[in-house]
Formats: sequence, C-alpha cells, structure tokens
Amino acid sequence: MLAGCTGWPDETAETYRASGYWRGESLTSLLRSWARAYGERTSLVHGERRISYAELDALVDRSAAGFRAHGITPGDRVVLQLPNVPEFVVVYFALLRAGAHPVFALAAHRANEIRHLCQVSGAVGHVIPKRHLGFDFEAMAEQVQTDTPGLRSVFVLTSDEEVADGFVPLSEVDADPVDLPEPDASDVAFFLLSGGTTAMPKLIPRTHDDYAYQIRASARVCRLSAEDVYLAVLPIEFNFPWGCPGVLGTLDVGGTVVLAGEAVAEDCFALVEREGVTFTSLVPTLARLWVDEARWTRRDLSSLRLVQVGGARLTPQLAARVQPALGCRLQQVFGMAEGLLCFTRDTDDDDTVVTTQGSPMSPGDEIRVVDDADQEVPAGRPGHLLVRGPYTLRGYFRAPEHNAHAFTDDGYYRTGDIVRHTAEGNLVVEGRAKDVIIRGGDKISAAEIEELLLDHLDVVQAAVVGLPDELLGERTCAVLVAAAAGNRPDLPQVKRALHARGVAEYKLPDRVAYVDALPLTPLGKVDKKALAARVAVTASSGKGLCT
Ligand code: OOB
Repeated sequence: MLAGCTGWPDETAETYRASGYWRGESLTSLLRSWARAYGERTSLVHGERRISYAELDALVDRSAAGFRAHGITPGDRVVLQLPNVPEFVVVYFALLRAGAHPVFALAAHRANEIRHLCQVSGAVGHVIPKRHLGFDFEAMAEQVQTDTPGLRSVFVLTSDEEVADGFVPLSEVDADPVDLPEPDASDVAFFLLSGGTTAMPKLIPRTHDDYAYQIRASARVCRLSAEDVYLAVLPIEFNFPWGCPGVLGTLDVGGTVVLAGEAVAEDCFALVEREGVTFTSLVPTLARLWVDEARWTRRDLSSLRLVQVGGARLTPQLAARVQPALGCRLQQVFGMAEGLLCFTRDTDDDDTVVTTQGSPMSPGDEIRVVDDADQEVPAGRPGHLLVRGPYTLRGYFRAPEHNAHAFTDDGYYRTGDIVRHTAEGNLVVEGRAKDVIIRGGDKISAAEIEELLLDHLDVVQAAVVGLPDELLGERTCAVLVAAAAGNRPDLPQVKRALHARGVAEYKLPDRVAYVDALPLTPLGKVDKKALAARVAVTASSGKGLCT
C-alpha cells in the first residue's frame, strides 16, 4: 500500500477476497480484457469522434509509454484536471498503466485548490486543457508551479500544439508501447476528492480491487448490458458519473459512453436522440431543469430507460415528476466519494423510489445508525450514519489527525449524514451533521470559506451558512462581523477578494450579511442553525441585512 494510505486489516481483506468482491484485477488489466472482448464496438463518443475499445486500449498503451518517457515513474501522483473529453479517460488509464496515481481535480478548481492538491498529494505532474470555458488553465498552472517546487511537469491538451514554455503538449505524450509491470490490485489506483468538512478537500485513496468491485456491482444493480449507452453529463471527475456505474461501469459491460459535459438540457436531449442514450446520472438541480425542459422538447427521448439522481437531497415532489416527464425509470442514488453507495432498485415500488434513497449496494456494506455517543438508535429513528465495507476507505491520504475523528476505532467511516431506516430496510437521508453546503450538487466546506474570508477581508468573525433555494437546493451566505463600523465589504467586494486569491467560482458566496456578534451554542460553537434561520428571515423580509 502506498505510504500515507490506510489499508483494510489483513483478515478483512481476506474475507473480501473470499466473498468474491476483490478479484485481484487491476483497472488497467480490465481495460485490456474489455478491448479483447469488445474490440471494435464503440467505447467513447465525443462530438463527431468515436473511439472503439481496441483503439482506446492502444491509445492508452502509447500514452503510458509517453508518460514514462516524460519522466513519470511508478508511485508518482499526477493531478488530472480535464473536462469531459476522451483524453480524460485515456490519461487516467495511461497513468495507471505507467504505475502512477491520478489525483482527480475538478475542472472548476482554480489556483487556490490546485496548489493545495499538488501539495498534499506531492504531485509531480498536472494535466490541463489549454483553455476551457474561457479560462486560461496554462496561466493558472504556471502560477501553481511557481509555488510548488515538486511539480515538475505540466501536460497540456491543445489542438494547436502551442504551449507555454516548459509545458508539454499532451499529443507529445506518445511513444511506442513498452512492457510495463501490472499494478498490484490491492494497492491504491487513484485519488478522489472528499466533499470536505475541513478547510481543504481531503484525498480519498481508491484501490484497484475496491473500485473494480464498485463498478461491477453498481453495473449489476442497474442491470447494464452491452446495449446500454451512458450519457456523461456531470463532470466525470466525480465518483457518481465515473464509477456508479457511470463511465467505467458502462465500459465494463461493453456499452457506449457519450461524453457531454455540463451541456444545457436541450443539447443533452439532442444527444439522447442521436446516440440512443439509455441512461444517465444527474444531480437534483439538473434533474429539475431536464424535467422542466422535457415538456417543450421535440427530441425523441424514448431510448432512455433509467435516470439516476443523487448527490444532494431530491424532494419527493421533484422525484415524482421524473418518471412521467422523461418517460423512464428513476433511481435515487445516495453515495459518497469515500465509498458507500445506496440505490433504489428496479424491483422497488414507485413510493419507495420517490421517498427513499434506497439500500446499500453490497452485502458487504456494514451500516450503523448511532446517536452522539455512538450508541445504536432504535429502529426507524434518525442518527449518524457510520459505514465500513469492501469499497469504503479506511483513512484519508496523509491525514492522521483528521482520520482519528473521521473513523471509529473499529474502522467505521463517520459519513456526517443523518439517516433513518424505513421498515423495509431502505435509508432516508434526513440531514447533515457535517458543516457542508450542497449548492446545486457542488459540495462547499463552510470551514474552508470561513478561513478564506478571515484571511483576506477586514472582518473579525465569519460564518458561512446554507440558505434554502428552489433551484440549487442551497445557496451560500457569508455572515460577517466587521472589524470596524462603517467598513462592511459588500457582496461584489467579497467575491472579488476571494476571486483574486484563485478560489473556484462555485465557492464564492451568493450573499453577504453582517451581524454584531455570531450566536453561540451552549458549548460555545457558532450556532449555525440559529444563524441560518435569522439570516433567512431577514433576507425574505427585505430588511437589508443581506446584500
Ligand atoms: C456524492 O459524493 P460526494 O462525495 O460528492 O458527496 C457525498 C455527500 C453525502 O455524504 C451526502 O451528504 C450527500 O453528498 N449526498 C446526498 C445524496 N447523495 C449524496 N444527500 C441526500 N440525498 C442523496 N441522494 O454526492 C455521490 C457519490 C456517488 C454517487 C452519488 C453521489
């Protein structure tokens, strides 16, 4: 196991092998066997480009050799930051084949986040598009590289071959295939990012064994077959579209993945019609837009058989509209990059699908619902969700202090979610104990933004709370205590200050409010519930507390 990662105890690992969850196959050996089994079938579609399984495997061989030739060696970490393009898939497998470990960054991340990711992961490389959605990634990468001495190489996806001094065009990461040793399936393959309760995202090590199991088992839950066509709308660096079953689960059964990126609903509908898309995964905010748009579209959506919705709370009202509007089955998915996945099943009745978040994917998932003292709550009552199992991490990368709180002594991960069991054994997510705001599916750590506000603005206290929002689920409000009366930076000023520090756009507050002092709980912590209620009331009464 890579240093800095916590593995499963030997005995537990043996049980997972004996139960057939872990098969000792690396993700790259899976790609090889897919290429053998599905050869000329189409693996990926992007715009007019279509790539067969055999081609994908060959591209990965050349790219793996190319990364080796450019100095990437086994055990290296490389931050992978690309939008939904075929190169994301090629680079992912090529790095694995070269023995390196991709670290998934969000395409929306900016210098502030990337610098942190490079530093905690000890990355030696960073893969970026030259420009995407008008943003100059090269300029950002140059800035990050200056502050990160270990970051040796920046690889740039570009159509014109022109890259900044010292950077390498991705097209040059190409060499005649060489024999490379198979990675050890029990070792870490790649890193996902946590939605984060701490000041900065934590790295989640995922092993070949655990992720291969996740994609296979989730494909089975969704009854995927080679006839399935998956539309990747959400950014594929998220666990949900990458492997639940998403991109990798579809490839595992010989289906076709259509890469769309965050396209507007009507463009997605056009792709559904053109490619005969059979399933996709959405966050509730997008599901809402699709359901609304489906009323007007002239596109034929009849190929769709399954729409998965997850990542944030789906209201029963919206859930009830999905099936009639899109003419296909809804599946609720409650999951986390750390591991555990819960799905509603195709055998469930409509009421279960609309009102619950389903049941765990694997018989190996061990679930506990406990009170504040870690004691089991009576059946049906809400409590903290703890989990361990064959694809749930045992520790974040290089974070011993955080791990001491985030896991119980016997290895259960504290999810930070409040859930209850229904009589039928499904889970309902009742709320969150962790201080995370889910804005349109994007997870924002309140602590992270609070730290930035205190560092970069003239304020003495800062608390970030989520306010309910019809479309996004929640919006962020920064509640501040000014350092001096008369000096109250307004929303544009606050946004500018954070933007100038290279903070990703989606994390900038939607509102700013000022109070004389933050309310405290009896234990002396900021009372966020009271604060959110107070700000929400003032915001709706138009008293001018918020800007
Ligand atoms: C998914 O993964 P993450 O890591 O971005 O976020 C995990 C957190 C959960 O702990 C929970 O707080 C929230 O997102 N969440 C939901 C939910 N699904 C996730 N809250 C309410 N209802 C749901 N259905 O978000 C993720 C990963 C894999 C599959 C699906 C979602």
